[in-house]
Amino acid sequence: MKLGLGLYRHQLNAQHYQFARQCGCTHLVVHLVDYFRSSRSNQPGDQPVGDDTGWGLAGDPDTLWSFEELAALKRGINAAGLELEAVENFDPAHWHDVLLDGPKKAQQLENLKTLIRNLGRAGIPVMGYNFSIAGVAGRVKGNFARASTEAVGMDGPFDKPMPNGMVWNMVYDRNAPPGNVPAATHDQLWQRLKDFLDALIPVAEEAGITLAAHPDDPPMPAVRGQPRLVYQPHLYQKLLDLRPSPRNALEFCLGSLAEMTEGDIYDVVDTYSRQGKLGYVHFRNVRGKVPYYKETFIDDGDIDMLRVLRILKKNGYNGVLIPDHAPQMACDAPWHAGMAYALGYMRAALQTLETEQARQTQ
Ligand SMILES: [Mn+2]
Repeated sequence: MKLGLGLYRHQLNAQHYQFARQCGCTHLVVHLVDYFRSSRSNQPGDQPVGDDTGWGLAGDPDTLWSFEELAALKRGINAAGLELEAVENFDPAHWHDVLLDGPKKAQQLENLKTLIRNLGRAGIPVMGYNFSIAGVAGRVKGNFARASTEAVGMDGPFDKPMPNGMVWNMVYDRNAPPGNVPAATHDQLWQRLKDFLDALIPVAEEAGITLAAHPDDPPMPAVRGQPRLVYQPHLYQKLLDLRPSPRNALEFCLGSLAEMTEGDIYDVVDTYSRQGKLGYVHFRNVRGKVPYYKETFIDDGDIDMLRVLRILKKNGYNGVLIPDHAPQMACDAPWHAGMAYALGYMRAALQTLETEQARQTQ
């Protein structure tokens, strides 16, 4: 297994590449959507949390991530001694009507195909996505983690309707008419996913790109009155079976999976890693279940992380693990300290597994 770090768009620079290597990482997962450009509540030294106005403005609908831009990004990362494993999340500006089944859907599916081909040409093997209408919404911040450390969690359901012009917790149309986005049904949402997979999987197969689906964060049946897709562990299987392909895979988020009200996290890890369906792993720990869970330090939640790693190893998982989110530590660089702490723990755990195996094969 390989150690990786997820970087937000404003962190895609030499200093952060060096920081990743200092923490023992060999791989990066990058966000190209800027969640910090215009949100009134997202701060660049933290994970995006947002309030009911979301994460600010989506990107430029007419400018797709080009081959040149992706290739240059990869060159810079490789020059720093790292591999670029994945891009995480499409820009709502590029696929809002794919999620909402709106009038621009056909054109936007073509745009997503272009993006997948660009990734393939640039040699970036995985595209992580979160097929969600409301996106990451409904979480709150508080001093939830050990020693009163600021972390995020959920403090009950979030049902405030989602205004027109918003999807995936970002604003794609500032001039949308007043009113709220009509609620879809779960069946409609699954049909939209099927349309997306039917359009994109053949292109991904040709381009050599793995599409990796994140489960719902938070994993509630509905958020902001909109249905969710993968809010229980068995729904991941439904997603895989909807369009069977080696390129239809999972952005396997341990935190979100552990927050679900059904299933045993170790069985879930075993079930999906045994099928070889993990694109990459969000290695995060939590305490509790929706709608009242809290994110914790990596060593301090409900999940026995070493037990998870042993299951992944037994099933031959050879991909990348990234810390996902971490609590904000009390210092001048809370995000960096949180990541360095999680990565140090992960590196020690991976080295322990290697030592165990070396002993067994002696
Ligand atoms: Mn995650």
